Amino acid sequence: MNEIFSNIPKVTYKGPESSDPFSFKYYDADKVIMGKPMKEHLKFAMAWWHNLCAAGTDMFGTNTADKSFGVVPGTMEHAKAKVDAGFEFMQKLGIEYFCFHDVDLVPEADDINETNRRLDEITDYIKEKMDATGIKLLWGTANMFNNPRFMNGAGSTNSADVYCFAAAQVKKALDLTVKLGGKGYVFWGGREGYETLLNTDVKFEQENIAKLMHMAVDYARSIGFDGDFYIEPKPKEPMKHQYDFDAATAIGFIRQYGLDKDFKLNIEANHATLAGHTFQHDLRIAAINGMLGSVDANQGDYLLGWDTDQFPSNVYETTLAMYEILKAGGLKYGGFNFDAKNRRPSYTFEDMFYGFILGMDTFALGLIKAAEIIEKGTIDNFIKERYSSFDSGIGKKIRDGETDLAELADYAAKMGRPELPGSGRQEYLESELNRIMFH
Ligand code: XUL
Ligand code: CO
Repeated sequence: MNEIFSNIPKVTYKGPESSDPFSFKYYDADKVIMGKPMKEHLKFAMAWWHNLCAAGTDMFGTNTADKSFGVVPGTMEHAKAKVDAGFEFMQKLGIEYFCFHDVDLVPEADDINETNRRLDEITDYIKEKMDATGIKLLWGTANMFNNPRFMNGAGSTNSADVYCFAAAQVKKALDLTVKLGGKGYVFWGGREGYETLLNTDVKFEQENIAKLMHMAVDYARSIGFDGDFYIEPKPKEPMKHQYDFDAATAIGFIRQYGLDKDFKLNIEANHATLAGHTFQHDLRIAAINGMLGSVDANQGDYLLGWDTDQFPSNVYETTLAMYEILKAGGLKYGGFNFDAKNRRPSYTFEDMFYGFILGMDTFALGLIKAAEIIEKGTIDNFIKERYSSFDSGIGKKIRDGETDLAELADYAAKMGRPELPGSGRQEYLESELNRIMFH
């Protein structure tokens, strides 16, 4: 087989002093951080859709990149060329995982039986490559947002026939995820939301989404899937309002419909910021609810109101993200899926590699800095001390649930007036963070 990225060497760690653009400056796969090699902390994954399918088309213009890989697009030969390109790409970067939607893998046929046959054929080929290289599947999913049939949603559609079609896609995507040994299955509700309440029964739609998820869990467990399901929250785009608005909303949904034994969250940085939160915020909310499953690693543009899916470059953000993830004990079956694409004018093969080198280095630096924050302990100790009035006396009784409103009122009456609660010291803590970032 011919090399596709023939002008690009294997990318290795050369350190920050190196000016070799095809080297990692910070991602040193075997370097041990807090007892584990970087590559175990950072299970990076390639998103099939952005890296091998998307070629720069936007609302105002067509492709700028050539991702034909020398074959006519829309054919099974092209589907195979994408497999070849994807595995060569991952091997050159030392990426050990990938993620896919059903329709990223093969051109969709008019009839689902033919689409499924194509999916069987391509996954046989992918499996051979996986066996030969040791590359693994992080998670699979079904694309239930592109095709016109899903204009009113998939689980939330008004059409029972479309609902059945969505169910068929989920069933097949689960079969493929199990066939390829994946430990994750994602539901991103791209069209699960509404444009106007004038035509929408929200309760009916949410119940139907939950029913689809329950059927997916039952089926998946029956075919031996022992991994985690993930909801990937996003507040809007393509719909005006999406039901999985943010981590807190998705957790409420998961609990409301009894899905909490099987579901966790896949937190995407750019989705969190679109919801008006920081990436760190949604990671924290997921983590404290025991639902931090996996991460879609990207970043948005704060000046724009849509999902730009950029490769992460902001080390403050990845540091605070890795701080949350380390404190949560890591991701069990999850990893860091680069749901990210090159900017439209970055259209060459070299740019595909630069995007991943940037993203991997940015997360590696974040990991190094987050470990320093934890090892130094300034921030954690400050937080612990900040709540220390609950360590003893009346505070401890509150924490232990050994008091009542009347006793607290008596306590307050005897006190007359509390002292101010102590400075939050935000500016000091931000200086401490800078000291760690730039020493
Ligand atoms: C869209 C998005 C999706 C999901 C998988 O914003 O993030 O690509 O990650 O369907
Ligand atoms: Co995503």
